[in-house]
Amino acid sequence: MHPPLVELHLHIEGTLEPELIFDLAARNKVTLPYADLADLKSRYAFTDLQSFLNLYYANMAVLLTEQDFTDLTRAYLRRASAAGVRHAEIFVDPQAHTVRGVPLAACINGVAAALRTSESDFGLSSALIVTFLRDRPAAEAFDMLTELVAMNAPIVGIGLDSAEVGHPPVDFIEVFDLAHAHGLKCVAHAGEEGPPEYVWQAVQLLEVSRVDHGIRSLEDPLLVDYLVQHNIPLTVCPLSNVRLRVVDTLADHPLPAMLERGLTVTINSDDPAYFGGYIDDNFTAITDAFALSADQLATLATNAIHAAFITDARRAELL
Ligand code: ES4
Ligand code: ZN
Repeated sequence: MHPPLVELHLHIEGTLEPELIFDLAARNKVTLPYADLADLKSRYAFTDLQSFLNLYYANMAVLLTEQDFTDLTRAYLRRASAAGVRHAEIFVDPQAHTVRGVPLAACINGVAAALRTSESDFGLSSALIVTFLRDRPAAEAFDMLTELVAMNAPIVGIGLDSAEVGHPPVDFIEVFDLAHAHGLKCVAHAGEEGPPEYVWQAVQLLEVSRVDHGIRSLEDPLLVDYLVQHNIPLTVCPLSNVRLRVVDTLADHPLPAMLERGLTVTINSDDPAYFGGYIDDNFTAITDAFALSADQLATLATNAIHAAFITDARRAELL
């Protein structure tokens, strides 16, 4: 048996399952542009990141109240617990909700309420990371972070996500400087669809302590050397990469090459309701595709424990 699972790359809105979309639409009297569940499910064939983001943002229309965010988060925690997850760091995209008129507090407090009791309810510790949308103005992210700090939001860090190409990390230096100044941990999506240059910017200009995805780093040997030397973990999401056509098939995924190069790789689920599975499904898929040894699986699980934003005492419990 490998060590307990730790999830480090999970968008809470990406756990919104089709059935819950219909339940929340009924509760909130939101009219969905889908005839029925089958019609909605027929739209999950993505061609790239943007084609996924379009559906991901559209489906958020059913998330309106603090209770909706709590219910969504509890449903994820229940599923994660069943998968054997003992610690989860969860991304939330508040701008995707505030732009629709949902109050920032409803979003943050709703998710936070579920996380506060994750240990007693589901047997897993948790932390919240606010991710900013890189395809919206950096000034909007800066103002929101200022607001989050003022309301003493229970967040451990910030991240950067959404449409990558054309939205380089360099645009967000002021936002990440502010986060560092407030003692927040910093991560960023980079090298998913974007070039290695964006990973360089994330680590050197935003000074992130983990890179989300980062699989295109392999195209730049000097970057790989840097990530190895500085022990910067990459939160890799294999099923996501297949479904968003970042790789052709799982067999083509660079995971084995990444391990071979000595990168600190972790396995995560990204948007499991959209990409065909949760963290356990990702582990099963890569184990089958690459005939990974028990040793390699243990390394992947242990890497996540070391990469987590937790106390040394909690780390010792998990190891
Ligand atoms: C995302 Cl897979 C992925 N990439 C970038 N941004 C995202 N937001 C939610 N899922
Ligand atoms: Zn992601």
